[in-house]
Amino acid sequence: MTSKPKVVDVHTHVYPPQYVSILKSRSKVPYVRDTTPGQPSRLIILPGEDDPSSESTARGRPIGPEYYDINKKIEFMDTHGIDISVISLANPWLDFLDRDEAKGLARDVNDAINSMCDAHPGRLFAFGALPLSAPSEVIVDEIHRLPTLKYTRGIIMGTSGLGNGLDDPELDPVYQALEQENMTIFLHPHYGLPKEVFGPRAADYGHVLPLAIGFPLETTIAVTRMILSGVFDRFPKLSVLLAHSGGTLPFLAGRLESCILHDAHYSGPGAKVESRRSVWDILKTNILLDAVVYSELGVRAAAKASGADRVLFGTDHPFFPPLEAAEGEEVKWLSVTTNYKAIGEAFGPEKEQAEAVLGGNAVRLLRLTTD
Ligand code: 5CU
Repeated sequence: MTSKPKVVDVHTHVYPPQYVSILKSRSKVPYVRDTTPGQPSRLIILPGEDDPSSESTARGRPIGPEYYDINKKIEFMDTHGIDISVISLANPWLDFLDRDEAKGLARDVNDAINSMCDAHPGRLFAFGALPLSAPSEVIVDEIHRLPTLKYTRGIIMGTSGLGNGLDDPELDPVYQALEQENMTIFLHPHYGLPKEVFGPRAADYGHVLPLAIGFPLETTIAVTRMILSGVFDRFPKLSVLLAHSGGTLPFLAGRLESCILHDAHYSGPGAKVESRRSVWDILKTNILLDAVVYSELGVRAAAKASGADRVLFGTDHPFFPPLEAAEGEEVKWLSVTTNYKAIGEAFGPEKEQAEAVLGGNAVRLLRLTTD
């Protein structure tokens, strides 16, 4: 008898209780704030999100137990037919902490998330977090500790790296350790674009510009800098899962490769770069793309760029909840059903490819078994 194919969510976040306590103790972004009596606390995390002159929805988002109670994650999974979730700390991770705090909290958070997985064997795996403000030996030590955590298969990180972006050569020991330990990087945006690009009325549009445009472009720029600086030439086995289907990378890969081929720095006589792997090769060898893109067109572009065997279903839970569900009501989330529908439509009669994107790829690529 063949078993039912698994559905795996690789893009799903949690804030462990000790992280929430830190957010509650702070008065600068990121923080959790009780603003209106009788209303849920608000989670203020994005840069500039607490601008007092803005009355729009751009001022944070309500935070309830779905952000920190792992039982809520399991309920959400059951409601949406998800067998396994690969949980990760949500942004801004440990980026805002000083070096000593980051070192201690990385261990605590990674242990706490691993324990959440242990409490639901077979349902949860994890991406850990790195203490990126600590010295690189501390970061590398934490990476070498991750394989001792039974459910951890990689790490989530933002685009700032050690402070100078992901093309910083100082990150090489970190990339080397991740490659050695076979830990996938889940590259996720947080910082967006400089606010000036969105103009003086940006706050009138709620969160739409930073989330729909700023986030994907941030990821696109970060991974492009990794490609241009030769990270994937130096670490050819490095595996990087890009949030939101790689931002605009699948669409722009051809232009990127063409610009490289027409730039004397990389190509032609006198080029400063001796050899390099093509963008297409990197997309098909090193890059995994989540399918959190909400359209058939986006899923098709992702599958064309990296291969349908490298695209992985995700939800972005607990972000993007339905706006009108009554408290405690178990409804299906539009953000999730849209992504299911996009995968179904992208592959049509190619049911095996759809099943692979929904779960088989994640099980294989992230080794989601505990035997
Ligand atoms: O709604 C948001 O701000 C976010 C966020 O901050 N991080 C994320 O993963 N999704 C949505």
